Amino acid sequence: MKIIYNNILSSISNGEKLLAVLIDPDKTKPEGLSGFMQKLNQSIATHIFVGGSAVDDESTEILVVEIKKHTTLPVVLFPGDITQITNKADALLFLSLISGTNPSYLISKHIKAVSKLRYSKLEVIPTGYILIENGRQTSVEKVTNTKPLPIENVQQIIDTAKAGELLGKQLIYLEAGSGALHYVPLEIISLVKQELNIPLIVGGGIRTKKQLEDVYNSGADLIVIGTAFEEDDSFFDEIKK
Ligand code: 1GP
Repeated sequence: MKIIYNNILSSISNGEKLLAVLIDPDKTKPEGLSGFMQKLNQSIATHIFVGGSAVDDESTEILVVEIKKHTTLPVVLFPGDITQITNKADALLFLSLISGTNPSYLISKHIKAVSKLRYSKLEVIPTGYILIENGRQTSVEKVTNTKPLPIENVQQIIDTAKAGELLGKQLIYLEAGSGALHYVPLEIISLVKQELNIPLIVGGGIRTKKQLEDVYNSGADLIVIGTAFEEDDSFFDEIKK
């Protein structure tokens, strides 16, 4: 069953925009979550993504369990590695890093993940993950040993996204990287969106309400924000329901 994915599709067809708050187990202690989650629940956030580049398995599961005590929003894994896959979440972005040519992140890790997923009830959502240059090196680049696509190569970015769709991915994620200096350029978001028949996720470096609106207006269906909330959770007050 594709409950979460189908809900994303139906929200989009109703003209709604979606917001995922990214919670990184490496930076978030379960015991300090309560106030953060209260603010999150009063905001326009629609999803919670959990994941990070360098996290061990147990801390992800413990954090997911704790998050679910505080919210009814869907919790979606956005894993940096197989060790972060836990059945306590609702869904998994099964990410294939299609902007790079590192076989580990295109297929090898996915094969290793199957033993964890075969009998799991986690909803698995195939996602084409595209790293875009942002002005500085991000941890995704370091961990995956791949280069982001340069922002001058607009056609290559569009074609990469479209190739992801044609390969059967159900989501395309344009990623500038956590804490990016610059988020994905609005023109690129708009051109990619025009090519796609599947939902478009955009994340990395989005820090203000104005930027959030600009990225939505350019065509993002779902925006992911982590750092801005980590640094100052009063940002939730600006985006109350
Ligand atoms: C990172 O796209 C997400 O994978 C969110 O990025 O932390 O910069 O908001 P930020």
